[in-house]
Amino acid sequence: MKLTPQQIEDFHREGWLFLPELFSPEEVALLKRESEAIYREHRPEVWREKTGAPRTAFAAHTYNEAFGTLGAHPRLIGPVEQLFGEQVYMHQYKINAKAAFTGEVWQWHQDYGTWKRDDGMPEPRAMNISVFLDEVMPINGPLLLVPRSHNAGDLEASHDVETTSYPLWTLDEATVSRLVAEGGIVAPTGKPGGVLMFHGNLVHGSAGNITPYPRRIVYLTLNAVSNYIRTPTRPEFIAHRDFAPIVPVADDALARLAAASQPRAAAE
Ligand SMILES: O=C(O)CCC(=O)C(=O)O
Repeated sequence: MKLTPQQIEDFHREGWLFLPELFSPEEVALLKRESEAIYREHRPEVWREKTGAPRTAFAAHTYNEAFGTLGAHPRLIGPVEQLFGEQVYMHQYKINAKAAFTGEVWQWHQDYGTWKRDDGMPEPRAMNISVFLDEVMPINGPLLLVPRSHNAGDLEASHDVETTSYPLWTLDEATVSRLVAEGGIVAPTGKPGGVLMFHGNLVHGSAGNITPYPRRIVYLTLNAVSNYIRTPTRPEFIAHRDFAPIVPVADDALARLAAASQPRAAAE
């Protein structure tokens, strides 16, 4: 899949782009079922909120066929390769739960802040491209983005290891206030299957979810192959060391998998 010249221009200006319903209800239904099974597992890749609710499941593309297929999907790999002008590999992969009632905050941060400091990534030539598994609404903890903040470069940050179960290099209130005064805040919302991509330096965060509606989003962090990480400190399942370029699957690969693995009741 290729972005249009207008979409590329919008991305460079605003630092983010939303592509509504890029994946079908059948493709998303398979991923939702698989995510529920993964969250029930007790394995080091599944991190939990302080309440015990799932927060995120790392590296699911390495141990789950459906998420592996999504991790090489041309609808996700194509646009990012187009923007970077070279092949990409998977730096990180996670399924964030933002569980109903208990999903916690993600503090204000830039992704590249963590990739640089913790993983030794040379340049902000990696980005998150994410797939909504649930409907993302204004009320269930959507991502909050500060448009155009990617132009601020790599900002000073401090390592927050206390607010949530996941350590993050976070921004202070004065910095966020200054950037919001310039760019405002947007909260892209949409139906399951929507895809959101954003620049590695775009300032973002999300509030807790106190609603009965879960808000699962899968994030592929795709890094330009030439920008491979030099000094990783985090475990392999968080910051991958396989720098081989992703070979995309066929566009209908996930749909075929979904058709072949209908739940019994639906198939009959
Ligand atoms: O899923 C969320 O709400 C935030 C995730 C995030 O900011 C990140 O992975 O960098």
